[in-house]
Amino acid sequence: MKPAEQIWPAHLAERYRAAGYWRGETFSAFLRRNATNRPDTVAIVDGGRRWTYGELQRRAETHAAGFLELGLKPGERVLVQMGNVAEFFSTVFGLFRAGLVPVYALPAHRLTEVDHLARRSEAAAYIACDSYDGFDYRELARDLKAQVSTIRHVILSGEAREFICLEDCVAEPVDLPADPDPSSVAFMQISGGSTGLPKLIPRTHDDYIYSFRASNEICGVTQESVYLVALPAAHNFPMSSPGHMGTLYAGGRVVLTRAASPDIAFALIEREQVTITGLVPPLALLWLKASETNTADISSLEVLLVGGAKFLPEAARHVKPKLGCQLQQVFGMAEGLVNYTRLDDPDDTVVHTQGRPISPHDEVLVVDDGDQPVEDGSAGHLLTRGPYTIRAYHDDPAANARSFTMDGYYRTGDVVRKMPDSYLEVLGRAGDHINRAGEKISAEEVEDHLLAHPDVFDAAVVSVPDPALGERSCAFVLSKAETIKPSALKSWMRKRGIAAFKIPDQIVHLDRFETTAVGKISRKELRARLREQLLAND
Ligand code: J2J
Repeated sequence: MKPAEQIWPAHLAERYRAAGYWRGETFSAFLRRNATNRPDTVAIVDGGRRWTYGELQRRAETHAAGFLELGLKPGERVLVQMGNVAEFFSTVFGLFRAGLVPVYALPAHRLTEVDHLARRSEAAAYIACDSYDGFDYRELARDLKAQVSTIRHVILSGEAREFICLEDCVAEPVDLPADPDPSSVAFMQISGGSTGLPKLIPRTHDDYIYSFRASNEICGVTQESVYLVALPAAHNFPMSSPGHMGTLYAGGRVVLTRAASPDIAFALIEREQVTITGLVPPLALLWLKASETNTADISSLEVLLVGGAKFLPEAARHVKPKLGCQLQQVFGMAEGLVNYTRLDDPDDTVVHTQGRPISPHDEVLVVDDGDQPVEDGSAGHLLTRGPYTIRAYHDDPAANARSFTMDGYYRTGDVVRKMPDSYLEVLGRAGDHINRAGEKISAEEVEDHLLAHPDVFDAAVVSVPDPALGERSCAFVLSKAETIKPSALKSWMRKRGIAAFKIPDQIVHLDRFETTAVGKISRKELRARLREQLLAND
């Protein structure tokens, strides 16, 4: 694994250290600090279970020893696919303590995605729950182990059957390795980009810890804070903006919920006196609606972060009056850059913008199609680099050539407008990608699945505005001979083992796709035209 110097040019790494952003801390070190200073403070709440910092640290250390005893070697990657359960935390802090590198899959991922992530990262092990949200991960584990030869161990929490049981994967924590180099890769996040399967995002201890330490300051997270993890814990937003990692860093309390519906979440807010949480816009809309009838006392809630997709001003302005808390819009990405509206911003800024960058060292460029800067206030493509934005995806030269400029800017794919005071307004995406309630779907990836059906001749997938989800997906399909029923096509896709959120919401059969005079059309152009036709007919 490359140290940060090879990821960031040496002079920039030096600058970020000198500015006090990269402090040479590791994940294990900050957990150890809190376990020493406040061993009896509750760190994690999962239903009736309450783990203190001392307990979390003990569990992490005994798992670390257990993982190493299996023969896993520091630096090796371990694919982790767990939901919002306490074991997610003992597992990942155990991996950090052993110098192993977690690769985060989402619970919604199925064999196709997990297989891809395991291969790309050359994962040596797979760790999951026996089942979660009605899905049995043991079957997925069986197929994965059979398909991906690098996976030597499968470790499952709960009823592990023929696999290693996570709860038994413990040993006396003697001879644990020294903490890894803080500038080395701590874990890999996954991208929600527009093309193909998810790409791997290598994040270092230094850069990631900086991002949530600074987020804590911006969002007011302290040891008194209680953060509700309402989105999947493995996603970058609830992990670091400021998320559960920010909260654990500050010594606060992390409360887990498997469901973010208001009836469950509101009761939990009241019971645990939750002070801060993060939601995607469709959930925020549900919470706003529920606040009119739900009688739970949610007055402990001080801050609601909303992001992952555009939160429209008309909804944003209702947050304070209806939920009684301060809204912070957050526009972030697993690759790095995160923008927040600030707690003391005027309401107008909070309602109408997606915030400004965390760091004075975040470099933001808004450019035209030819990479030339546009004037402030004009729409353009957002490029960025800085102390916590990656300079390359893991082992993916083709994607890197597309996604980064020669001087190291990340091409976010977002179209934004920058105000003179550095606040950004997100206007949309340049690429073909569907942002379905914050879940990013690549049109190309779904088209590829459709084309694999023996009766499908061609397919184009587009996004359609949706009042509840923000965007939903519509697939236009040309059949070879017999028209396949949409329901049959959907269940065939499901059987291929792909995440359910990628199955098209709507399938429209066409006889042919329009082409240009020479009989060809780019997929981008085709999708744009189909989308226009669909919207015109609505
Ligand atoms: C419009 N689009 C947004 C917003 C993200 C914090 C918050 C979100 C993410 C995230 C994250 C948006 N308005 N407020 O990692 O730390 C879209 C953009 C962006 C993409 C990134 C965090 N907030 N988006 O959503 O890696 O298109 O991260 O480029 O999943 O989501 O997606 P992702």
